[in-house]
Amino acid sequence: MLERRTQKTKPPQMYQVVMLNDDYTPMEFVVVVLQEFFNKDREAATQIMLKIHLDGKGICGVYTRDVAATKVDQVLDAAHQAGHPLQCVSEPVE
Ligand code: TYC
Repeated sequence: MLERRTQKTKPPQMYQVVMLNDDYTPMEFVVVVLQEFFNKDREAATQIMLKIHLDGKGICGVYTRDVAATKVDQVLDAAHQAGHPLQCVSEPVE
């Protein structure tokens, strides 16, 4: 019976994409990146950017491993192309 079947699949390990502060990347660039790659509206993007600026780092979103890795690549590519030292990493949640 469907409702008595043992659950065989566990939910995937999730990864948070953490963005790091630096002294050179413009605030506006970070806000645009958060809107473009993390689907934040301007208000939420600005709040996350300011949190990173003040605390040194902040969580941009939580995703499965491959999606998180893609987000990190997109951010690093965009930052490199624009000549900014913006860094971000993906790390397992918990
Ligand atoms: N600290 C940067 C500045 O004052 C802004 C900044 C915010 C940079 C967040 C990176 O992840 C970052 N221009």
